[in-house]
Order: sequence, then structure tokens, then C-alpha cells
Amino acid sequence: MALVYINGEFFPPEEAKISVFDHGFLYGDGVFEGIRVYNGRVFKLDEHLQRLYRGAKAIMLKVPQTPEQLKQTVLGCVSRSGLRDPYIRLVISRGKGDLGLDPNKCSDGAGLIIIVDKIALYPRSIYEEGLRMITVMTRRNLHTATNPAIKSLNYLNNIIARLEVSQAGYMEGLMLNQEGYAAEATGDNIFIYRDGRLITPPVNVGILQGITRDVVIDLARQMGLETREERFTLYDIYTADECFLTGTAAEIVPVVELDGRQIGDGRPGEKTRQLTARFHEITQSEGMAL
Ligand code: PXG
Repeated sequence: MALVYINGEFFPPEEAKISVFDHGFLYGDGVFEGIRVYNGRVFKLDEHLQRLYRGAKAIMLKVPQTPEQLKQTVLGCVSRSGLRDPYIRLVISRGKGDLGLDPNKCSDGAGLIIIVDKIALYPRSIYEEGLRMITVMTRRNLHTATNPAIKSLNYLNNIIARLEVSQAGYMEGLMLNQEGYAAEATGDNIFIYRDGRLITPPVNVGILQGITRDVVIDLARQMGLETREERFTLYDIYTADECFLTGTAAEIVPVVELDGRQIGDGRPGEKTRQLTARFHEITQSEGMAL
């Protein structure tokens, strides 16, 4: 059953509540993670926790547990839920403060929330037929503002982009950085396969360093595919042989059209399908058992 852990206590989802004075709610002041469990094994838990602690460090937020304690807490929550394939949403909020920005007024310390529930982002047909996508006007924010490397509770940059996507009648959109290079989709990283090479934007383009992105880079190299982290433009995507998105919730999603241009032959590509097959194999066999 879905459950919510809040600072040491468990609640059914409909009874899980936090204060309206929580700065996570008032200002988006906090960090989060989205983690998947496959057949009772938590996939890449250490990597997700490392990113969470790094984001927290960057915003000077003290996580109320050590990494080892938090790992045990997460595993305990999943066990207790009895769910074999849930999605875990881990949230560290600055906690309860007053009606001013000052995080130092959040005197009770950070709040730890773990939601264990189901997630399904795209219908099955998208994985079989591929996703049609547009490029949005909203640019990914600069690393000199809120660095996209921080998976912060303030997702307004991506939400504004996501609104453009739905207004236009699509399901996902590509965000460019301020220089016009491809950055990432609103909730997934992007890869293209072009001239016999797999390419994904480097982290310094201003993106979230996705855990799935790192897994796919490793798998591609193991498969002997030349893989690079390099900047690319819309032209490179329009003229690519294949394109796909990666994310914990989305997994690997083939992209078959961008801004009205068909990518490759308009069907999920061969490398995309091979990588997806390998990805499904390792999600079932690797991961931390409960
Ligand atoms: N870029 C952005 C902006 C993301 O939010 C990814 C890339 C993929 O990263 P991972 O580590 O998952 O491979 C994300 C992923 C949610 C939720 O509600 C989270 C994301 C996307 C969609 C929904 O938990 N983050």
C-alpha cells in the first residue's frame, strides 16, 4: 500500500500533512529525489542519495540523517509498503519557519518526507511508437542562478516549460540553454545517435546529471558504442538517426519527431531498442534488495 513517512512517523497518503509554514511549501526551499524500485530492489539508491546530499550541501541544508541512516530509512519504507515496484519520492524541506525568506528562522531543522507510491508517466504506446516532441521557448535556467544540477523543490522553470508543452498538445518538450544548445527535456535527459556515435549534452550545459543518463552512458560504452558528452544544436537533433530521453520515471523513451521534423525513419531506432533491452535487464537484476 502507498505510504508516507514524515520525520519518523508513517501515514496513509490522505492523512499525510505538513505545516503551511514549511519553507518547502512557501518557497520551494529544499531538495528531492525520485527513485524506482524494480521487483523489490531499489535501483541506484547510493547514486540518488549522493545527488541528494550534494544538492543539500549546495543550498546549505542539513539532511537530518546520515547517508547510511537514510538508506536504511528508505529501505524500511519500501518494505513496509509491501509494494514490489513502487516509485519513491524523497523530499528534504528546509522545514517550518516564518513568513520571511530567511532559512535560518527554520529553527526545527529540515523535514524529511518519503512517499512510496506508483508512477506511470507515459502510456505504453509511446515506448512502442515513439514520442513526438517540440522545443519550448522557456530556456533552462543558468547555472549562475538556480543551478539545474540541484534537484531543488523549486521546479518552476520546468513547470513553465511543461505548460508550453501541454498548450501545444504534446507530452514532452526540449529545453535549450541560454546559448541555444540542447539542454534536456522538462523532466528527462536527452541523447542522440548520429554518425555512429551516441551523444548527450555535458553537465556544464546546465542540466540535471540524471542517474539514468549515467547508467545509459555506461551501458552504451559496455556495448562498444562510441559515447560522448558534447554540446549539440537543434540541427543535430533534426538530422540525427535516433533520439531518446532518459529518466527514472520515464526510463528510456524513443523520440521520433522534433518540431515537425521526423527523426531517422520515424520509428524507435535500433540502438535505442538495444539500450532499452539492456536497461530492462539490469533494472531487474541490480539494485539494493530490501
Ligand atoms: N532532468 C530533469 C530536469 C529531471 O527532473 C531528469 C533529468 C532525469 O534524471 P534521473 O536521475 O531520474 O535519471 C529529471 C528527473 C518526479 C519527477 O515527480 C522527477 C523527475 C522527472 C519527472 C518527475 O519525481 N526528475
